[in-house]
Amino acid sequence: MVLKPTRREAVALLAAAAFCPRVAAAAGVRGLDAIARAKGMRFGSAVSANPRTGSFDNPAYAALLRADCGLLVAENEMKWQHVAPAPGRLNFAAFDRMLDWSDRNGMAMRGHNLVWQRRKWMPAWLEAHDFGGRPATEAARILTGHVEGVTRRYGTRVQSYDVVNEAVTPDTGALEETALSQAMGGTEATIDLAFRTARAAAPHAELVYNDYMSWEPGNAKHRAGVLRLLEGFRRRDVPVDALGLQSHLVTSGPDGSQGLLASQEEWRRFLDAVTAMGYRLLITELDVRDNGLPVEAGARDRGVADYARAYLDVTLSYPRLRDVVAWGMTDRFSWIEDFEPRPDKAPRRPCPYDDQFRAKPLRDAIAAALAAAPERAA
Ligand code: 9MR
Repeated sequence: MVLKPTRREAVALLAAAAFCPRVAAAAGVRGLDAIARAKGMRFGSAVSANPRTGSFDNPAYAALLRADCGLLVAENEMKWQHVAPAPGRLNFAAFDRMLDWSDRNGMAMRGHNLVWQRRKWMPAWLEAHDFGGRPATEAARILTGHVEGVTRRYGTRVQSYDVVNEAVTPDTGALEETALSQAMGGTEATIDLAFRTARAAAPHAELVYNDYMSWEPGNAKHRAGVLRLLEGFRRRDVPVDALGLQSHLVTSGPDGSQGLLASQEEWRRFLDAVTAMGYRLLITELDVRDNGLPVEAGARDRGVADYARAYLDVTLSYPRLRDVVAWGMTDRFSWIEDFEPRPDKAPRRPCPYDDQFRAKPLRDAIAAALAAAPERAA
């Protein structure tokens, strides 16, 4: 479905057109993906299938994607809740359409996610399911059916999956339980089976464990829990290729970077430990929550950009990281506004483009960080 743009969107479309690659190249501005490719990396964004949000059905948004992205991820449309809204009812229409669009536009599409290890985000029917007299067998049947169903449907068109999302409890570092994992007799058994099934059904695909342990102070237990999980994968020979760093960054203090020096050290130690185990890295959901920064948009945007630049400089210095994916391109559609509005009610400014689709300092910071990153070997 292609909707006629509203007046506001038409204005935004014109602004976005300024970022069409040819015009941009003539102006000496290159798309973020082009800058990334020159270093052996890729840049991309989350996209949705709802034309009232960050969808390619919205022409202004599609223009941004075409200008800057070589890689997309469905913000919601591959989630288990979405593709299996009721027992025995499958709904792949939205993701099919997204994959067709990304194929037509020469962009890769990541798969997000096969198992979201949180009760709230599993299908409600599965949380309420009666697993019967042999619960582990029934749980394994449902899990393998889902993982095989999705990965076989898309075959080699999807080359990278967040197989398991957010299995570690941030406050304790322990593993999350769901009805499925309880029926299976444990979270590790559940996660391991998800990865093994994905490897067998999609041997071509990069298999990722994705989580939001971040570099800010207060994340130490979360990071430790993720490290334990990754160590366990290696011990049990579970086929996991990479750690997805969601990178929902949060500024703090009036200049945005309170407590940052100490956390930079800890972040490096964390990434050193992850890569020493042989894992690759990806930035899967980059955006910035502008906490503590002044309300004035210019100062706020600079604070956000500086903070992201510092994060990207450290994180992109690891050559095992090749993909950087933003969790949406414009402030207009960001999830953060609903999730945690600013106390002063000023609309959040978490994305590379503002709500009128104009590039912000965050876009420049991403471009500069990609340009400054060490070149990856072919
Ligand atoms: O941005 C997504 C939002 O639209 C959904 O309502 C929500 C629940 O499905 O998920 C959000 O995306 C999350 C992602 O899937 C996993 N990491 C955290 C993201 C932000 O909450």
